[in-house]
Amino acid sequence: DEEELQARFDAVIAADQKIEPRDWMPDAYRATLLRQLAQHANSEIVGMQPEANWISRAPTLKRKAILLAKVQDEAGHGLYLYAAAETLGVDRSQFLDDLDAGRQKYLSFINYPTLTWADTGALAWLTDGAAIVNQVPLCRSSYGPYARAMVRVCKEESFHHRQGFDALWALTHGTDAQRAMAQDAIDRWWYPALAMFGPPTRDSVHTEASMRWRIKRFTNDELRQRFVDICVPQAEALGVRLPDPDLRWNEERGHYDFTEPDYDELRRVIKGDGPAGRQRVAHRRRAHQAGAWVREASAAHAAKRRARAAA
Ligand code: FAQ
Repeated sequence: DEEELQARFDAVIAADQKIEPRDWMPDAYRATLLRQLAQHANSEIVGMQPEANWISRAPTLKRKAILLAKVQDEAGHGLYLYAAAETLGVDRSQFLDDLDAGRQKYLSFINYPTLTWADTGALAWLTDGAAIVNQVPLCRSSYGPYARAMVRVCKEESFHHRQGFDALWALTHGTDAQRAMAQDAIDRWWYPALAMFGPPTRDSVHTEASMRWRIKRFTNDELRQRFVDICVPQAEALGVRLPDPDLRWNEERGHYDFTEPDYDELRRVIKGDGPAGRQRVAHRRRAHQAGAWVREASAAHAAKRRARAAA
């Protein structure tokens, strides 16, 4: 009965083992996973847009090849994550419909524009860096398909992060104008990256349950602090300034003190506001419609193969 199933589920979680698709799980656990997995997958595919914006204008063939590979990786991440989410019994087309209808979210940073070439570097250094800090603990998430998808995703994110650092390094070791362009991009991307970790823990509606279920391993604030601590020495190595006059080492805490992002702005951007919000959703819908013939052709091809195999 239900009580026994619940006890078995609790025991798997307590033993730090994995819940698998065929296992019984509480409805709320399943709903939270679907919500987070869909948001995560959506972020990967809508997140292709800010950088794809620069593929045709990359300064060298090498930078173009790197950027192309990164954007393609993000499409791949979206696919692994939709596949992981489908193990919970929802069809991928439903996720895409929900995304296009605005019923499901994607991460806030994607609603900011990439104004210069340096933005591709700053975006990758900061937001992929934040994504790694957030996702490494998700490799130990209690839901098996999510945890396993994260292992490969994290390896690829690590390449994305390093190439962003490398692109910025080239600029900060270039001309004065290039250095200024890198600094300007970092000034604009620092707070969107800090906001990726979500609302402060005290306002986070899902943290308590997600940590109890071991979907999340750390609170939003713990991960945000870890990210700040990692970024400071990297910024020093790059020779750039992080745009926070109150950023300083706190000996007592053993962490950097920093100014929190503007959480009212985060709330607005989550709802679809943000300089590029409408453009991202409109582009996503257009791209989906433009790809209808590919989906139809592959369905027709699959039907033909099935018919041939049956004959
Ligand atoms: N933006 O109670 P909490 C990448 C929502 S992309 C938008 O704290 P939770 C590729 C949250 O969903 C990064 N919404 O929620 C790339 C919830 O809404 P709901 C991939 C946000 O779930 C890189 C509500 O606010 N990683 O790597 C945000 O416990 C570079 C309440 O919040 C992920 O997607 C936000 N920043 O914790 C591409 C991370 N924050 O559903 C291009 C996976 C919160 O109640 C360039 N997700 N919300 O309506 C997570 O880890 C968690 O869901 C959190 C939020 C940490 C985002």
